[in-house]
Amino acid sequence: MNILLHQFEFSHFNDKARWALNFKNVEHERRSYLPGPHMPAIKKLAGSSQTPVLQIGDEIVAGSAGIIDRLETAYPDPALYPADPELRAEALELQAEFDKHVGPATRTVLFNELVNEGSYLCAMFARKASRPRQILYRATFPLARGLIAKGNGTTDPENVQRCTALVDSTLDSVYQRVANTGYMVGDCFSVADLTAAALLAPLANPQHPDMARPQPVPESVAKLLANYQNHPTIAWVGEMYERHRS
Ligand SMILES: N[C@@H](CCC(=O)N[C@@H](CS)C(=O)NCC(=O)O)C(=O)O
Repeated sequence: MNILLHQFEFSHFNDKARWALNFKNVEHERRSYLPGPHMPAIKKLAGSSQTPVLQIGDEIVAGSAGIIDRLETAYPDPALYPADPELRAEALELQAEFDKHVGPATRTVLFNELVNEGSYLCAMFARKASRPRQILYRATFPLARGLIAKGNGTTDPENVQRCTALVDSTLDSVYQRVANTGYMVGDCFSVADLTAAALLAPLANPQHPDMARPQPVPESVAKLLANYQNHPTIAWVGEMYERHRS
């Protein structure tokens, strides 16, 4: 069966899907799209323009949670869902909460700086594109900048403030949650840890080839990341990547 992940480079929701595929040793290919120009192709494929989208033969599965659920059914071992029904429900609830609120908030906080760093932003997402596509992407960025800012919630300063506060409180609550066992739910790695670590990863810069940022990082972004660097949850994110992200 041919399995193809339609993805953006780096993107944290996409890394949820990549992580699940790698964790379960699922052989697959990846097709990277440039944010913006991706729209017609992904819409045609999945009905909405959001990535990630997993194609399994003719079957289309859209969204990171749906992809993980599909993989859990097809490849139950190693499991990402806790065996205990109560813990499983808790892990899935945490995933839903992070997908709905924390993932978008992390993105807003980071994009609030990235939209002012066109060359860096384009280099991140187009790193695997051909040279002519990279040049074209960078050249058209000023036209797309407004849409990118709006799409990532950075045009409304109050929203940026709300997202910053949510990220801060999430970092504290994750730290409290993992204090006993090192994991979000129960005492082993689950979809809850994968989700929390992947969706906070843009603030942690884990050293995995799929997520390690191009260097050097612009000063404005480095300054933002420095605010988070010493939070113990950021160290926990790095640890989850090191221990469980193959
Ligand atoms: N809830 C979705 C969120 C996916 C999402 O926000 N994807 C972003 C990239 S991080 C995207 O594709 N944005 C472009 C668009 O919506 O057209 C999931 O879990 O997969």
